[in-house]
Amino acid sequence: MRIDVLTIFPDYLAPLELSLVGKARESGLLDLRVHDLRDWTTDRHRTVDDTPFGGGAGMVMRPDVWGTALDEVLTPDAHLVLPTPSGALFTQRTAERLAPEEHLVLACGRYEGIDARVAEHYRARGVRVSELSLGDYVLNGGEVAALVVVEAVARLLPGVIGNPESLVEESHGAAGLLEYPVYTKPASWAGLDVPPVLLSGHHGQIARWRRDEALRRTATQRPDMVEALDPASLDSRDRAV
Ligand code: 6GU
Repeated sequence: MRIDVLTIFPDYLAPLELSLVGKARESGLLDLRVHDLRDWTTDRHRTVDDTPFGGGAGMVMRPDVWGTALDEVLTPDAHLVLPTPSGALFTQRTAERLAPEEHLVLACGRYEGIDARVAEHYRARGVRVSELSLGDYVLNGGEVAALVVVEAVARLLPGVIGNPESLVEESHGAAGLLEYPVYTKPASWAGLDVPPVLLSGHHGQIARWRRDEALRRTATQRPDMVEALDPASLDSRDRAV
């Protein structure tokens, strides 16, 4: 997969050289290119923003600068991602929808956002455009969202995660539940023992215990996810939550 990130703070994306994403880049599974939006400005001050029409606080990013940049970076099959607190919620389902794409272009806005005609223009030209939000809070720009989207998508690419089984049972997987609690050695620590069933070797009982704990956790932390469960996905022994 190719991913281009356009930002006025390319250094913000430096963590993408580390860990799994960094390795995916080195191995060629991920072709990630970070660009400085100001490289597409033409004035002496490298201006990317201006005051909002209609008045109000803050500055808006100019569509002409973004247009020049995106015309150069977008390929015919690219999917344009615009991180914005006004977007649709970015979830594991979104990551799964983006992971099979050939080419993502992430356009990071700052200030009060990017002139709305940018999304409109590329949609009108047949580009797929996704405006995505991380959640119900305000960040200073799209860069943190770009980090989130790249990491969530890259780990779904074949070959990026050594053991693809890790993708099966984790939180926000197909079961619609949070992950069960996990333990490792030592079996006793700070007066706390690992739940004995996990040391029992009874794989059926372990699976049952893990599902009960996943249900319990989900009910406590995320009642909204329990509401959204397909009743057909609950087996007859699932305890009432
Ligand atoms: Cl994608 N951008 C900004 N600026 N704030 C956010 C966000 C994105 N998602 C949640 N808050």
